[in-house]
Order: sequence, then C-alpha cells, then structure tokens
Amino acid sequence: MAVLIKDVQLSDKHPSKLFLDKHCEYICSYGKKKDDYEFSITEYLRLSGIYWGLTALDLMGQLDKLEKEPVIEFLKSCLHKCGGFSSSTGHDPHILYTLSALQILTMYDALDIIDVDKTVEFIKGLQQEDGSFVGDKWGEVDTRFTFCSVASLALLNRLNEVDMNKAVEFVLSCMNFDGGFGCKPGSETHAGQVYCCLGILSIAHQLHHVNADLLGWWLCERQLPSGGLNGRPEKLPDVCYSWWVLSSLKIIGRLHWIDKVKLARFILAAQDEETGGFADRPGDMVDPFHTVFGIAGLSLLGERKIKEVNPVFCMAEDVIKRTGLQVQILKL
Ligand code: BD6
Ligand code: ZN
Repeated sequence: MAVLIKDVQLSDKHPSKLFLDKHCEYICSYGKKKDDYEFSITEYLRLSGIYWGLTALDLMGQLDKLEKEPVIEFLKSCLHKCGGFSSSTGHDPHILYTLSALQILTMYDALDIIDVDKTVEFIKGLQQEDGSFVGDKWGEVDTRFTFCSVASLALLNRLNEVDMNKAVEFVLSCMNFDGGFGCKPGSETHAGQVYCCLGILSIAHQLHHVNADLLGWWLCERQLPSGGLNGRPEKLPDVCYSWWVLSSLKIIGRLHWIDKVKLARFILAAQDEETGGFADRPGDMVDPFHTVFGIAGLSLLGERKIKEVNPVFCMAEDVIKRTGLQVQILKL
C-alpha cells in the first residue's frame, strides 16, 4: 500500500527571492487599517500582534518605521492593577499578553514605564504547588504558560522570585518517550510545546536534561519533501513551524541536521509578492503572525539581510545582548 504524505507542491510560480521592502510596507499598513474586518476579529490577539509586527520590523532593521508613542499608550491601556497585561483595552489580563508587552517594552528600552514589582507579583501568583504555571485566573495549566512566565521574569531580571527548581521539575515531567514535550504530563509531543520547554530549560541553564540526539531526530522528521516543516506527524507544513522547529534545533545545537536550502525555498514561496507578508504555506493569505516567524526562520537559516534572532525570545539578538541576559545553547 502506498503511504500518502500530506504536503504541498512548490512551483516556479511561487516567489524565490526575498521581498523585504514589501514586508516592511505590509506591517506598516496593517496597523493603519483599524476598521478592517480582519483587524477587528483579531482583537483578542492585539497585543501579541503588535509584538509580531514590531519584531518583524526590528529584524529587518526598520523598527523606527512605526511611531513608538501610540504603541506605549496602547500598552498602558492594557495594563491592569494586578500588574498583568490583556490583549486589548478592557479584556482580562493573561500571561501570554504580559510576555508580549514585556518583549515590546524591552525592544523599546522602556521597561521603566511599568511598576516592575507589580508585574512580578502577578507572575508569582500564577505558579502552582507542583511548579507549573496557569495563564490567568481561570487556572488552565500548560507548559506555554510556564515559558511565558519564565521568559517574562528573565526580561525583568527577576528569575529568583519563583521556584525555578520546581518549574524545571514540572517541565521534565512533560517529557515523552520521543524526547519531546507536550502541554502537560502525558500529552503528546508538539513542536510549539517543544520550543516552549527548551526555552525554559535554556533560560534556566538546565539543557543537560534533554536527550538532544533523540529530540533532534524527532524535530528533523518534521521536514517534508516540499522542504517545509510540520508541527506533528501527519500535519501539513506551515511557515510558523519553521520557527518552532528551527529555534528548537538551534537551542540543542542541531540546526545543521535539516536541509536548509529546501526549507528556505519553502519559506520564500509563502511570500505574497504583491502585498508583502508571509502565509502559512504557499498560495494562502498572509498575516502578521506568519510574517514574523517566516522572517525569524530565515534569520536562523543565515539570511544576511535579516538581523540575527535570539532563538529563545524571538527578538533581535542585539536587544537581548543589551539586557545582559545569557541563555544556554547546546553545542554538538
Ligand atoms: C507562544 C509563542 C511564544 C511564546 C510563548 C507562546 N505561547 C503560545 C505561543 C503561540 C502564540 C504566539 O505566538 N504568541 O506570541 N500563538 C498565537 O498567538 C497563535 C495566533 C494565531 C491564531 C490563528 C491563526 C494564526 C495565528 N495561536 C493562538 C495559535 O494557536 C496558532 C494557530 C496557528 C498558527 N498556524 C497554524 N495554526 N498556533 C500556534 O501558535 O502554534 C504554535 C505553538 C503552539 C503551542 C505552543 C507554542 C507554540
Ligand atoms: Zn502557522
């Protein structure tokens, strides 16, 4: 019986050159179409959307193309008394948007506009007895929320405020037979969750717990004949998974295990030559989420026209250097 692989076919109709100026235009105009339908249905993601757009611009060396003051004003309107941030004005605070806010403030070197102690208290309140973190007052546990909490505290230089030993112990309890990680103990391995868990261990300098050869093998198996990467077996390739998988391989020192030329060709094919921006896969509609992860993925692949990206924080490496933060990266 023939085994069918879910994949896409690249053709010479798809772009093969990088259109940086177009991507810059795309991000800058996205923020201006405020009464657009597409813009309005993504309100629940707004603060992260701003982080994706600004990071894409920063990686292209164009951060100054958008005005800083309106961004800071918007951030202030999303900051709650408890110290956490919400996705948009009037929504509930959540650790996902708190990390995005801190990433933006770090990029702008503007952390002094918030009461850091309050935000630290918000994050401390999310940690549970077993070391795990919930995302908000509703109490769902997920290794994503541990990553967001740990990365937020790292940006604030306040990692000592939570029980990192227990946090690491919890993450390790989510490790699976394939060397990967799921969202809680017993959950199946997923590339996004692998990225989050490796990010935590990298920030905590605890990567020696990882079986890098075994996990590296699972990550490389995500590459399909088209060159694109999927996030789990049997799934279609997706540009954002170039980021989750590639950054994971970078952290464990095994980036050279995938076919970089084929992956770069897949990512470039997902650009829209007319409007700018990247889609999840060639021919689909572009969005800011896949645009930042496409650009960040190309950076990890060594594209010289894009700034070096930090594989843990998905921010320009020069910004992370400025904070003095040191993450752990394994060597082969
Ligand atoms: C994340 C990223 C960095 C650090 C911590 C994180 N925690 C969660 C995430 C992923 C989050 C994000 O990037 N925040 O900055 N993802 C999203 O916001 C997306 C938004 C979205 C919705 C709909 C379509 C496209 C993007 N999201 C809520 C998702 O579920 C996406 C949906 C998707 C993208 N491509 C196909 N589907 N999936 C996703 O982010 O998967 C990656 C993932 C999964 C689990 C943990 C971490 C990463
Ligand atoms: Zn995607």
